[in-house]
Amino acid sequence: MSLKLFFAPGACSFVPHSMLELAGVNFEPAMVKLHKGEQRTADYLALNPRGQVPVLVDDGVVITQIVAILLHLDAKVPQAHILPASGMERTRALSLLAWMNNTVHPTFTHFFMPQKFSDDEAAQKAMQRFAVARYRECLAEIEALATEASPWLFGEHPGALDAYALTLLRWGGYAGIDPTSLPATWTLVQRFAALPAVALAVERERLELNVYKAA
Ligand SMILES: N[C@@H](CCC(=O)N[C@@H](CS)C(=O)NCC(=O)O)C(=O)O
Repeated sequence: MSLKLFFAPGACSFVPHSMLELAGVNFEPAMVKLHKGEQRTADYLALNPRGQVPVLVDDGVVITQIVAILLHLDAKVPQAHILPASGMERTRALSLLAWMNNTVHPTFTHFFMPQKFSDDEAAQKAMQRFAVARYRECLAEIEALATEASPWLFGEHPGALDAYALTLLRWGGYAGIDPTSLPATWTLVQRFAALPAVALAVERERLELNVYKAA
């Protein structure tokens, strides 16, 4: 099997990136520098015409979208516990994954890249203010779940939901949300980042977990 992951430091691609490391499978990491516009080069657009990371290439087959990539990896390496194996735990985990991916993540995008949603500067500013308020609510929901973590969001195995929680909490720092103000999530993501396999992905991306700067 040949696996190649296109990822960008600090982006949502950290979720599959850390899962590949946690699964202990051989893969080729390929860094895409979003700030340099590398996602819009002809070569990259030929791979993913949407110009986004992550992209997983498995034996020449291109897979986009975090949810699809995670389900694919979970089926391939079930012993990695990327998602709970079965039953209601799996259903609840998929429900949380869908919400993180289709609601929390795009809420942050409205703050971080408002130009994707409006070309009117005043509208962009209003949208950013609104998005940060909604994002705080989303992180508060994750905090309530993290309070119940035992020891991970879905039981005894660290997995994709812990990785997504890390990414989303970290992004909050850019939006002026102090991660330490969400202590259960902050403790969870620090423990997750310290796992030796996950630390490899953190190091490769040179991730600082707390990017919050007080105003
Ligand atoms: N729904 C997509 C979202 C992917 C996404 O938003 N990727 C962002 C990074 S977090 C990206 O590549 N942005 C670059 C751009 O839009 O120019 C997924 O689940 O994979």
